[in-house]
Amino acid sequence: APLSIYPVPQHIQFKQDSLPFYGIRLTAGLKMTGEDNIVPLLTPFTGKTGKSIAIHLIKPASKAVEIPKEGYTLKITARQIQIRYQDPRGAFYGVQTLTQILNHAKRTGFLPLLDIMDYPDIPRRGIVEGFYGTPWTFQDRVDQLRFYGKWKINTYIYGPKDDIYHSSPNWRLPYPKDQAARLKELIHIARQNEVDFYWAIHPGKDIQWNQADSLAIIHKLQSLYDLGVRHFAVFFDDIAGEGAKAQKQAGLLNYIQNSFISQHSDIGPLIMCPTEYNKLWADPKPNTYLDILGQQLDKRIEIMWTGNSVIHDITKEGEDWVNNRIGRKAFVWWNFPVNDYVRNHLLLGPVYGLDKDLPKNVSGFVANPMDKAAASKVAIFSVADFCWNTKAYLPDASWQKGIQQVLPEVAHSYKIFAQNNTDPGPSYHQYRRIESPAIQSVLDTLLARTDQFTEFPIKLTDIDLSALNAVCQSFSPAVQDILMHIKDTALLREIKPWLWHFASLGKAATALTQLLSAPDSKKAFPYFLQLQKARNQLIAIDRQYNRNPYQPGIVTGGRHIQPWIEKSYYHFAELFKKQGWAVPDAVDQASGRVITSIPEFKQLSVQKDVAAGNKPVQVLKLSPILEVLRFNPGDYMGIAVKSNTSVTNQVITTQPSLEKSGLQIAYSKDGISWQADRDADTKQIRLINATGQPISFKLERFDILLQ
Ligand code: LOG
Repeated sequence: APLSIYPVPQHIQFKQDSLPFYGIRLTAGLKMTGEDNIVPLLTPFTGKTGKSIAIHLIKPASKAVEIPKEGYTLKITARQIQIRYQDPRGAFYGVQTLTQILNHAKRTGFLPLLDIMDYPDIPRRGIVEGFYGTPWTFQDRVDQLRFYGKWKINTYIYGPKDDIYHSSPNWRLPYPKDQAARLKELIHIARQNEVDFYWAIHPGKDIQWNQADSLAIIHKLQSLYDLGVRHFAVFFDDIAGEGAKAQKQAGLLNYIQNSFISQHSDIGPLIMCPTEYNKLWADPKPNTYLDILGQQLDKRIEIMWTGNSVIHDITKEGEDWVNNRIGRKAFVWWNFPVNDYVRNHLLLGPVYGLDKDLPKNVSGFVANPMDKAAASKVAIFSVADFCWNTKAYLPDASWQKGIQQVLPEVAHSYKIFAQNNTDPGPSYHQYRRIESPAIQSVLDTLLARTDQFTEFPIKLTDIDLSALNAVCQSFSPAVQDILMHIKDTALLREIKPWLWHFASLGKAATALTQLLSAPDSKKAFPYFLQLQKARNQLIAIDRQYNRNPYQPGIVTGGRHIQPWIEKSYYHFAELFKKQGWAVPDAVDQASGRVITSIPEFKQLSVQKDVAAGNKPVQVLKLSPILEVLRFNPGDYMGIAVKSNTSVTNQVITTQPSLEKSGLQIAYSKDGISWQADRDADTKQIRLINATGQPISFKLERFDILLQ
């Protein structure tokens, strides 16, 4: 493979020549300035013969040589390798680039002569561990920090929502000893990898605007300072009520700035995440929340922003809009590839939808990943690539390269898997990703025409089923290859049930393409039975794994492949029955649809689950919603059950509780007349604001149990 360097350098000039490579020689100066984090990167390349090439690391004494912050130059001539830098991070990055070149030289036996001038476009770039759900483990984080150093990411913001010492109830308390010791270790590893470790606090759920709580925050931050943290953030996202007031937040943050941050010479700029952190939620009226922050918040404090909605591509217009209001450049919190709102999906596709002009309009860029740390790495690789050199960024090439780096031993198979696991589905965020690009259009055509397929041979003149068949046939072998050869066992642990599901999906899809090409129904029917068997496996896997109360189960190929299989399955089951074939009973799945007065939620899909017990019970559920919802008087949301089964119970919980919030549960058989009690005819259940006031609450659970 030709030499390709990532993140793509700003300027690179290859000379015509290359040298036979006999290893490198570390010079005395390098050993001195190289500290503990540079020399170890280079020692694997040292040569044993006198022909090895010397490396010099030089910090220019004068400003005559202009090297931007964190930048470096790297020159390979016939006589030596020379890296010039302005700050230690620049030296570290120069050496990271060099290791990629040396790996290439080791492989090919030749060292290319070249000139590189390189620096980052976005000053702060990286990751915010800011999702709901199980936080990353210590080992995950160690692994991540090393990965960041390698790909020139300089920012990691620690803020997992479900760390009770980051948020309520324990944000006021210091970490227990063992957890503190681990954080200390992480901070050390971050430093070794030139990553700024930001520790964030999320106090807004129950903060009191008084001196005691202001001091509680300072004490907490000081306790982390004592562990080695030198970068801090304060998050006010996903809260309502008293904690959400702009003046109060600005007052507190200015106080933290003056009495803590400014008191230490070695703390980096403070970052805050506002309550109105996206355009969809922001009050557009002048002199409201964002303007107040813009005017009152100390100009040294950075303000985070997720874009035009919670989960959105990042556009220049959106950045201009918010920057005007907050009087500074927003610090982007990009909600990708986070999947805490669709936990049955993996988001493994390319990073795209980011404006190329971003470096001019933002002060930083961090992405919020999946709770699956290893499976997030390919996306993180591309985030690093994008932030370093946005103009040169190519989503697909970067994605391929990321896979090659993270899983070289199974890269081809993983691409097949990842390509078909990219889209979050129709969630309340309405964020969609391209999925199954190679077969998407043929699948959509087949889906649209399924109802016309009433006799064999099926007329498909303009559709190339052999290409589709070949793709679908590759799924199961790809899975076998990954299961057998993957080296990253952490990654395997994270995605295993999705791999199994995907193998069955391939079998179902293959059976279906063969069914569609059969000359007559006698030849087609055995394929139908295969399809049914594979589909039953899909349902079994979905019901058995990834049990969580939010979005339980397993989805793969959810955007194009699964809908096609579902529709075709029911269609052909009917067709074969009509033709007199003995169609075995399928696994029955109850279904339902959302009923709501709120436009954003009309798209929400009702999820299917089974509750464990002596006799498994079918459950229809609305996805819990992580943010605060606001119901105006008369607003409602619920489920209409479509199957013949009857409703036996419901579990609906909110925060604050139903009694405290003032919300009511109502039941109906037809969606027209509603009553306060459930009966045998109940087919619809909804939560309604029947008061005269708006109600803000969080929807924790909305499950309907069926017989
Ligand atoms: C949360 C975040 C969560 C993400 C995706 C921000 C600023 N806050 O809606 O913790 O992981 O969306 O669900 C959020 O994005 N709230």
